[in-house]
Amino acid sequence: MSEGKPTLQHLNNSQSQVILWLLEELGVDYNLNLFERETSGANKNRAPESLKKTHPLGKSPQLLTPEGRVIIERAAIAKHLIEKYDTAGKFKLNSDDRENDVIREEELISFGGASLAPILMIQMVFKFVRDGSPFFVRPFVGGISAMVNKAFLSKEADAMMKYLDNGMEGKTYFLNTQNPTRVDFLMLWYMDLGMIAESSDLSTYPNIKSWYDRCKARDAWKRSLEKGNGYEIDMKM
Ligand SMILES: N[C@@H](CCC(=O)N[C@@H](CS)C(=O)NCC(=O)O)C(=O)O
Repeated sequence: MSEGKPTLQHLNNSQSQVILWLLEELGVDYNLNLFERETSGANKNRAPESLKKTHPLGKSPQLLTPEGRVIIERAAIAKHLIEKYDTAGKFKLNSDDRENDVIREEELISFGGASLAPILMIQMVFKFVRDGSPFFVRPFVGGISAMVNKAFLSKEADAMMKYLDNGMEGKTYFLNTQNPTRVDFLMLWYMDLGMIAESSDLSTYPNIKSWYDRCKARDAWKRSLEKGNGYEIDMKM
């Protein structure tokens, strides 16, 4: 029964994992519906059709609220969950510098989704096209992908990662809080996307690397892995 509880429509090996992490951090009672990526055919690696029953885009995460609303997009889901269920304010912004924090929060969330993610997505597509192409054209495809990476993508990704790394100097979490806030939940996915895309080596960015390890060492993250249905970041197409 889903009555009174939010329900997460969760897909294996997907960014929905960070929402599962947030639900575990909040300690809220929730239902978890597990969906598996297709393993063969024309839709290999895509979400199953059944995810379209609750939202036309058929992507994950989707949060079904007890009131009957379907929320998509990690940023919106995280906002809703924290506003509704974080009654103690554990994952909210610092109250002493709220004005600055609100702007910085918005800036980082937009930066992740609108600046960093597109570069990482292109790198990921290049990697999958290279690895998935027949062996006789692979060196050619690999050559083009290496060229674009060298000329543009790697420099962009590196500049953005350095920017994030500098901003994390001396901080435990992005907004200088004791616990992760929405920015941390959302940003963690981009770091894993970077790994899937083989974008860069995180240890080149020591502050980000420490933050990343800190997030993944949290009990709630570990519980989210136990409850989910797999989270591989060395994905192959
Ligand atoms: N911008 C959305 C992205 C959702 C999304 O693209 N989810 C992927 C998983 S990483 C998905 O469901 N992919 C399966 C498919 O497109 O078939 C968010 O932040 O929630």
